[in-house]
Amino acid sequence: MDISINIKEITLHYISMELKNSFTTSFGSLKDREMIIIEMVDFDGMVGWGECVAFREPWYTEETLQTAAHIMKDFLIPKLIQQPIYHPDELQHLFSPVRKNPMAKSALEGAIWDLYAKKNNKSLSRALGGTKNKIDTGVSIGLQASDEHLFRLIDHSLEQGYKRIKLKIKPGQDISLIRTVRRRYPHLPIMADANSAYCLADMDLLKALDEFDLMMIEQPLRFDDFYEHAILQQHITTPVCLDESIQSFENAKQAIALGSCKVINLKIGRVGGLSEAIKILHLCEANNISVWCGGMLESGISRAHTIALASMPQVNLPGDISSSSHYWEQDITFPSVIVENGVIQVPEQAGMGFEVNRKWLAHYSTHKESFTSK
Ligand code: OSB
Ligand code: MG
Repeated sequence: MDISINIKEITLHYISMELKNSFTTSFGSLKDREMIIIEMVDFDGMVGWGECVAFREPWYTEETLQTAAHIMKDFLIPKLIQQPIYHPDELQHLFSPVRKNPMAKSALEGAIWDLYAKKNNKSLSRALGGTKNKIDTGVSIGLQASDEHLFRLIDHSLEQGYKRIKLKIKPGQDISLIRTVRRRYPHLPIMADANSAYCLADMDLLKALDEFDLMMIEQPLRFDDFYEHAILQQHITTPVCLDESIQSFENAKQAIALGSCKVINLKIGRVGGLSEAIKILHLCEANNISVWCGGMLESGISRAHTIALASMPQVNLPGDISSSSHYWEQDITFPSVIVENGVIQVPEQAGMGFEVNRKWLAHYSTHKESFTSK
């Protein structure tokens, strides 16, 4: 059964895609999304695809597209093309001399997982241990210029059946915003994401959110503060969900042990790849922590990997996996990701289950770099 992957060539496609609408968080607005698409070809001529979800600027976590490119090119790719790989889990050990830099590691690991699944003639979902044929999904809505804009976006999302709505909040656009939305949509599953915009001195404000029956509040406090999130969780009834804080299995272990959260937003790139993500899923299951799969305003490639992860039985809440058309006029995958009645079908074809449309990849591409094994 042990089929080996021998990498012949790795190409980094640097692309830039314009979002349909700018996406605004407590940190600012994003309109042009740049990313690095990883194309990995093995000596049998099979192709695996990955995506680096780092942003151009280090506002979300410390990695940037440039640091990720540096780490991939100068440290990770040379290790990858030296030897056969029998299972993607091996990359955790292979990459262990490189500290952190999870998005760089995950981009390459994702392409290896796709190749591994294709070579073993399994869907990525089943290769991971996924069991669902369809997944429930929600949508993340950025800060808007007015309530009318926000209502229009929520109504549009509800027409497509999204199972829950995530609203971005920030100081000055929090209590009144949530109150207004709750009034208009009394029974809607709503959650709020602060992207680290608050501190413990805001306790009264965060406590005041308890009355709106939010599913959870995501990353209210500092990106790296487990201690203060634990104190906050003791004082509020709204479940705390951690996003930015969880960059590894060890981070999840600490957060759970300290009581810093009741929910984890699991993002493949932020935790260093699918193998690490699966370890976190098992940890959550053993500790009764709810978990769902987040998004990174990514292309269909990263979405495909996230859909496979969300098909794991431990994922028990709808994620931020919206349709391609939610963000893009034209995605680079074929088919594009489609949400119907708030549900995405998990592909059954071998690998990630989406083809890359080379015409659109070339269209969005600014440049590319290739690395070949000797
Ligand atoms: O905090 O979850 C977040 C997008 C980019 C960076 C961070 C976050 C987000 C989102 C949207 O909320 C996720 C998506 O729909 O892709
Ligand atoms: Mg978040």
